[in-house]
Amino acid sequence: MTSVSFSTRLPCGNRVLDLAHTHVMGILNVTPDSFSDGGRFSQLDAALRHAEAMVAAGATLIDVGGESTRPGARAVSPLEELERVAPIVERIHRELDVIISVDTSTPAVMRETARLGAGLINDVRSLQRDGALDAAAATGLPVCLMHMLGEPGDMQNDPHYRNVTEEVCAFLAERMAQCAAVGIAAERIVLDPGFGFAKTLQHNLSLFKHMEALNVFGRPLLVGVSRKSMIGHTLNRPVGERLYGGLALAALAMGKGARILRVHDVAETVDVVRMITAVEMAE
Ligand code: 9MG
Repeated sequence: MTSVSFSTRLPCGNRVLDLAHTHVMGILNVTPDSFSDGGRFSQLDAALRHAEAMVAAGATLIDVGGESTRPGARAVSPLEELERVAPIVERIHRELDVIISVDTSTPAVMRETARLGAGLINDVRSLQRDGALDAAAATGLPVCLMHMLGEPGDMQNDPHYRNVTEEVCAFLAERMAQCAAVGIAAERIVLDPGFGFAKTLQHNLSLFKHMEALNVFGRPLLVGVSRKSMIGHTLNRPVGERLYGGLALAALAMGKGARILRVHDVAETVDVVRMITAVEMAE
């Protein structure tokens, strides 16, 4: 395992994430099309059952998101987002032994879900929405800062970089400085290169190859590539056939220092993590 310069203890609300080894974060989307059979309560139950299955499969974090980041997705109001996310955060906190990450850029959602038991804020916009820096600071929770240029709706409109890895590092350095200015200490920050966000296939592949460069910040890395188009375009696979490509990238990411892998296929990724960890722990 890549040696690390950060404290391996990351307090996440009432739980602590031990970053001495790599964790699997299961993805739980609670957009209306995610659990579309039945009414409101059966949707909540279905989402809870899915979270429960991911925890049983070895996820130590569940990332709950109520606003799609897919290009072309409809924007949702803060109230709509909160109504999607808050009930499931409350149920998971009450019923499951897992750290809840909330995939949100919305200050009101950060504040309210922190109150309901969330342990991590995962913001693909790196706290750039109005009021997000102050809201995240007030929660006391750790924050995942991810690289993206523009908004999900326009981010894939011909992105350009002189050197993608250097520019991702410069962006993350600037966001860490903004965090420091509002009292979010570096010790509360997790960094994410943002695969698939404002990047062409070649940008994604190059950034992945040089991902170790992000370790210069001395912060844990979160990597999300599960089922993404960088796998689809490389292997010419539709979304339902990207598992093996994703597992290959998960193994590679671990070797480059990733401490959290954000995935749909939890059981399979947990096997990858356990196998690599077993080899690394051997004499
Ligand atoms: C919400 N979301 C979708 N993809 C993601 C990724 O790669 N990283 C993080 N942190 N969040 C993501």
